[in-house]
Amino acid sequence: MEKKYKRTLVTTALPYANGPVHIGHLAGVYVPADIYTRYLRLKGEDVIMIGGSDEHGVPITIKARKEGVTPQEIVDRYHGIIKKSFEEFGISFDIYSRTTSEIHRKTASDFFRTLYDKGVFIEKTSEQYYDTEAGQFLADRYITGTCPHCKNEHAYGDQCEACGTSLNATDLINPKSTISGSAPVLRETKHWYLPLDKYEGFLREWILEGHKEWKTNVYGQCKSWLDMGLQPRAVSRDLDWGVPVPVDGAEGKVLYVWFDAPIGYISNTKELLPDKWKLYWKDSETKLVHFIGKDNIVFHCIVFPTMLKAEGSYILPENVPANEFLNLEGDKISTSRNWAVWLHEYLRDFPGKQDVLRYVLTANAPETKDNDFTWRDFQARNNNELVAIFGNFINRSIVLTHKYFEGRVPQRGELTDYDKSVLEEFKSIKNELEGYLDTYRFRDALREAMNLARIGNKYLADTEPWKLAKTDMGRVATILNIALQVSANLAIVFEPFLPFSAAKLRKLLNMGAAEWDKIGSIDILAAGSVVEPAELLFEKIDDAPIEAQVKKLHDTKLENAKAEPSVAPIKECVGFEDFMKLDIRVGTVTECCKVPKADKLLQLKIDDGLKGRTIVSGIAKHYKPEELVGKQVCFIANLEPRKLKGVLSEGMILSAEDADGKLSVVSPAANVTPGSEVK
Ligand code: B3M
Ligand code: ZN
Repeated sequence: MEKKYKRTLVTTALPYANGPVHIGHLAGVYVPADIYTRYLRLKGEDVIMIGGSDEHGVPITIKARKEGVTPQEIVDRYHGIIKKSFEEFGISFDIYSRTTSEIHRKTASDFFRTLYDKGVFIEKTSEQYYDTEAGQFLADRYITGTCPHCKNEHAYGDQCEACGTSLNATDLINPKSTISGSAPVLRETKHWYLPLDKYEGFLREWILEGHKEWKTNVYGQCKSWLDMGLQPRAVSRDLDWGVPVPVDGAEGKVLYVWFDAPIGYISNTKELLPDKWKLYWKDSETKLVHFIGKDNIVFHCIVFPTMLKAEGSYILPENVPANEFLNLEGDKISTSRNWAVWLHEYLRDFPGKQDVLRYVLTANAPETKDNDFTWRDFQARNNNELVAIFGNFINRSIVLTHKYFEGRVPQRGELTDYDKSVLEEFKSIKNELEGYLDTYRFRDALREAMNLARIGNKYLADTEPWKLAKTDMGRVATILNIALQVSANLAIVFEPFLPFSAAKLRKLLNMGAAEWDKIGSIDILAAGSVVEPAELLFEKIDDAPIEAQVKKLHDTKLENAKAEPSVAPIKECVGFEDFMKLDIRVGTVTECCKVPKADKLLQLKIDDGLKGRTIVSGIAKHYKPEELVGKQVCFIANLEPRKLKGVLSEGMILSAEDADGKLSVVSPAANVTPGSEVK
């Protein structure tokens, strides 16, 4: 249980201003943070939500160099685009600022200086690549060369994209500077390190003992970092873009972007509340919550808290509800491969449909595991949930009110037992919603909100007031009164999730500001008060625009395939003797079934000409079990047996994999006797 606080400080990860934002950003960080903040505001709590662009770091300088402009021009451009996208999606920041602001430069600089004066840092000299022609040290990304593992000639100093290995720049064979093209030389340089290792005891106690309630993905990542043991981390870089290191003799050095960026939360709060910011950052009655994606966990749970602790006058986060990743149509979202739904493009293609995306991204939020966004799911959720349930219920309630009561809320009469049982169901909604929202379970909360719309929709379908109009207007009045009160409840309940639609609904019902405490009441709308003529809250989305989006992604795939060599690089040479160690055989599949609880695995029985064997193979996504029975396959017969999902696998089926990851099992061109050797 979290303790009770007087106020809440919500921070959201600062996106790098080197590209626009996409649905992954929205789903992972900004929509959940906005839901949480709007919820607290509705309850009348003291809460502020801080955001901004992260405008330092090497990738921004690389992009600027490529385009022949200054880094400042790059961040000015994208800060504007990002800020606008967030505004348009109703992300209700109290401030959205940037780390190139003057106030940030000073705040970050002072923060460093305080730690420096306290003697927190370790100073260390190491050798780093230096470009003598350009006269500067080179960040790892500015160096290319040959990968020592796969011999790819275009590996970067931090990683080889062909084989995925992470590298040190000094591992590269024939390193080259991407700035001048010359071969860099090693030169000594001094940097400041934050000794995370010295704070390990504090971090273990604070996180592992003190915050067992953190999400399991967050807690688990922290635990594994701590169990691996922490190392001092350099907090300065040789670079000409960033906050200068405020120490004599540090010319040409700036703060590492991950040192200054989280301080951006503090700077932006200062900019928002010059006189009151300390209340939010230094008073133990403030609850600090960081909304981030999973790739930022170590910085927000380990590095930044260590900085705050070392400084000594700041509070620490109470929670860091990090999300997993959102994939797009089965593939990882990627800026460089243009595999994304960009927010500014979505708004161009689906104007006015911000809430639909907010809804889908929350209903399918990657809260506990990676999730997939598909356009078909987007369409289905819009048509079957928002339109068919929520929208339909509201529309019917309002249309019938106009038809039978001249657009005024009718007086309610005696409630029937059925009415009472329905109202009983909806009494618990407020508690349940709060339970979920207080613990950052936004998709559960949304399901609960939607449940209320379902209750309303079913109530009208069951009571069929349109059939009673000729015989019992009193009953019709009661039914519509209840339906309108439930509608008013929906206008409150959906405010955090779908702020545009909730506002529209409140306007239709003439109900003024939403008040959280009224949830559960059936006296929100006074009898006789005016309801505006019906207007649709949501519209059906046809196949055509969905197909257009799918096609666009398909085209992107084709383009990427053209641009990239789709053939994997050839591995290192092996001797003939090594090859001969593998015993490859042909066998006939006699039985095949799925492995329970493993969506990728098939279990095959193979006639190997001997006593037969079982092999488990990761091809379930590519073959139905019955397709394989009777087929001949090649398999490695002398691979050490191992258990997969509880089944002992005696060998490995060979299959070919193309660039898209499609698998096809390898069979002999003509049937041969089971057990035949492949050489
Ligand atoms: N800009 C990384 C990212 O966008 C980084 C977050 C900073 S939060 C202080 O993933
Ligand atoms: Zn490689």
